[in-house]
Amino acid sequence: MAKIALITGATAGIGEACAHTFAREGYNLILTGRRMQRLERLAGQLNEKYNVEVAVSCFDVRSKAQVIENLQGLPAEWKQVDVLVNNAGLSQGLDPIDKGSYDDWETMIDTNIKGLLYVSRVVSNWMIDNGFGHIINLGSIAGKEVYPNGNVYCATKHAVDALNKGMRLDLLSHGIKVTAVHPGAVETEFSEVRFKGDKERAKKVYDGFEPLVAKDIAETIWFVASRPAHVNINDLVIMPTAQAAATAIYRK
Ligand code: NDP
Ligand code: 8X3
Repeated sequence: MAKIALITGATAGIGEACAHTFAREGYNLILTGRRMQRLERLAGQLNEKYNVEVAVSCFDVRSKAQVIENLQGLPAEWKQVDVLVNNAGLSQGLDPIDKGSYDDWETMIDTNIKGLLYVSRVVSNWMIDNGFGHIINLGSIAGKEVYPNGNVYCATKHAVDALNKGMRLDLLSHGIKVTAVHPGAVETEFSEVRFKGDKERAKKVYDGFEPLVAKDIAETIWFVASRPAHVNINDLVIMPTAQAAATAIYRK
């Protein structure tokens, strides 16, 4: 029987790239996100190209009720999840703490921390019942260091770092693997979302150097997921060659 990967935030960027990589490797997929059309289009493409089965589930990870209803509503055979990629996440704004938007703060905290927790709560129980599973959390270098005006986004990714360690401890006796992958600058829709559709400002983030692309992270996640059963990678930081820290980017 084919293995199953559940990827949150599969409508764009790293999540979408992970969907392609895991489908190429023969996994059946559960893909989630808020944009149903994108989910359906991607599911069709992957099914046609790789002949894998794809279930789509459209919900907002910020809503505990939506997460529980949609995930628990999946047929029993789809709950045999081998790999959960906790990828859905975002940044909103880049403002100093005295000027930050309350709404932006709540959106980041609700998505990156609470959303990840809601999904993990449901899926970790399936994994415990199944007796196998691997949870891969998308952290960030923003979870390893703090940069000016990154305040709340960095705090949410520090929380992911802590939750990753906590999950690893709590799920140890169940044989469930837990890994965090922490990327530096990856050119996706991330900066456009952070700057609320300002494409020009978003593009400047990647000016003068070669950033990572979503596929670089997807291939890394696949490497992590495909280690032998007795091997777990706890924590992995990956940056462009031109980046040494969040604010140390060598631009030509
Ligand atoms: P994108 O903006 O390209 O993709 C983000 C994905 O998250 C989309 O599929 C989006 O789907 C989903 N998402 C966002 N909010 C919600 C929500 N409330 N409910 C459900 N899904 C949601 O960004 P990336 O691919 O770059 O980001 C993926 C992850 O990687 C994030 O956790 C991000 O913090 C992390 N990361 C990104 C880095 C980068 O430089 N790009 C670096 C380090 C970490 P939809 O809008 O359809 O709901
Ligand atoms: C995304 C990378 O440096 O914009 O998590 O925080 S950064």
